[in-house]
This record gives sequence, C-alpha cells and structure tokens, in this order.
Amino acid sequence: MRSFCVYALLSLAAAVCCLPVSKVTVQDESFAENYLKKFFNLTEEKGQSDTRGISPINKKLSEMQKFFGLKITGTLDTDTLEVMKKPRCGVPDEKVARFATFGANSKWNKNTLTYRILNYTPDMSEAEVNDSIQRALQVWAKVTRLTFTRITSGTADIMISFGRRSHGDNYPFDGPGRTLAHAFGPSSGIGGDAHFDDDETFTFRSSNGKVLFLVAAHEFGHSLGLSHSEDRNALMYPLYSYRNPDTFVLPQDDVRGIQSLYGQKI
Ligand SMILES: [Ca+2]
Ligand SMILES: [Ca+2]
Ligand SMILES: [Zn+2]
Ligand SMILES: [Zn+2]
Repeated sequence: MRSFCVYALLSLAAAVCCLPVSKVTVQDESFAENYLKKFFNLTEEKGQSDTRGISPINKKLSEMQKFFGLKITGTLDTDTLEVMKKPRCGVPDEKVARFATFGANSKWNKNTLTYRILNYTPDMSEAEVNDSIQRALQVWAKVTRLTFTRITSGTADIMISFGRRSHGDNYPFDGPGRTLAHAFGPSSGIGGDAHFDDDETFTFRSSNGKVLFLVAAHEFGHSLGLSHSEDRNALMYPLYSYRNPDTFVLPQDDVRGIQSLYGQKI
C-alpha cells in the first residue's frame, strides 16, 4: 500500500511537471519565425534547404542558439522559445546584418553631444525620468571623454521619446512585454535617437517593472555606436535583467567596447 502511494505520487508529479512545457505549438513556430526575421535577419523562411537538408530557419535558429549560449540544435525547442519570449532590446543581434538604420558600427565625430527628452511616461514622475536619463548617459561619459548636454527645444543629437505600437519610424513596438526599447546608431536625423515602448511599465529603482535607467543606459550604448554583446554580464547583452541602479558599475566588456570607439577618459 505504502509503495503504491509513493509510486502514484511520483507519477502524478511527473505528469504535472512535464505536461505544459514540452509542446511547441503552431503559434510558437510563427512567433519564432517573426523573432528570427526581426533580430537575426531571416529573409526567406520558405527558401531552399541546402544539400544537408538544412533550411534557412534551421540555420538562423542555430545562429540564435549560438548567440545566447543555448544548445545548438537548429530546431525550435522549449529552451529556445523561452529565451525568445524574454523582455529585450528591439535592436537586431546579428552582427553582419546591422540592417536598416539600426546599430551601425559607426561613431560620432565629436565628443560633445546634446540630448532632448521629447515626452514622458505616465509610469514615473518627470523628475525621475530626467534623473534616470541623465545617469544613464553618465554611465558612458564616466569612462570616455564624451559629454552630454540637455536641451529642451530644437533638434538634439539624441532625441528621446516614449511611444507605443507605430510611433513614427518603421519599427512599431509590440505591446506589453518582449521589446522594451530601441535606438539608432550615430548619424544625422533619426541617428542616435532612443525610443521606449510605453506599453511597458518603467520604474525608477523598483524590481517591479523595468528600471528606466538600465534600459536607457543600454539603448544609449546603441546611440553611441555599440552593437549587442554575447557576454551575458554585459550591459549590451540584448536581454533585460534587473540590477540595482544605485550600485551599478559599467561591466568591463562595455568599457572596452566604448573605449575602442572614443578612447579613454583623460
Ligand atoms: Ca538624432
Ligand atoms: Ca513591448
Ligand atoms: Zn540593444
Ligand atoms: Zn522607434
């Protein structure tokens, strides 16, 4: 009797823990396809498989799995899906791509940059937004000769705004979750600008919601010319993770990256 009970319990536990995670649905597949188009420059999902029977999707899945340090299977498994559904930056990860106007391995040819905050999120006070943005820029100013001056009218190098869904560029946001923000690499016009998805909940320093300072500091890395890092401790890693904004120190990988573009502080 006793051993029967244990067995029944064990099999019940096994059934409960295994049921919900093991299935990749048709919706998941089309979600994954869109993810690869957006972040890994997948262009033709129905394209010809190569001589080994590997399709463009399998190839891009392998690239994505490699980037995130996942097991490289080239197929859509639950671990891969889980990473795809995490909150992240909207700038593509694929290095050779740097397609459209995102990212770009360029730099500003001046050290004094201006920024302007065009509007505010209802999630925080204006003073908290101003402070978060200012500190996020200082993250980069501290380790280079770059300086950032705020202007409140006219055109700044870095125009900062909050918007939801279609917000005036060709990269509409996706509603609550997933993409949090994106920014454009150094150039005139939209170059350098940073957009925040106002369907997210931004916070000043709470772990409940996305800390605007952390999201902004990452986006300004793009505004200055950095692309994503595969180092999961780096600020320029594409996935969001909470860090205490009061004790934040720019990781070495990011320091190396920004100093390779703008040199060290003197
Ligand atoms: Ca600009
Ligand atoms: Ca979103
Ligand atoms: Zn990013
Ligand atoms: Zn945008």
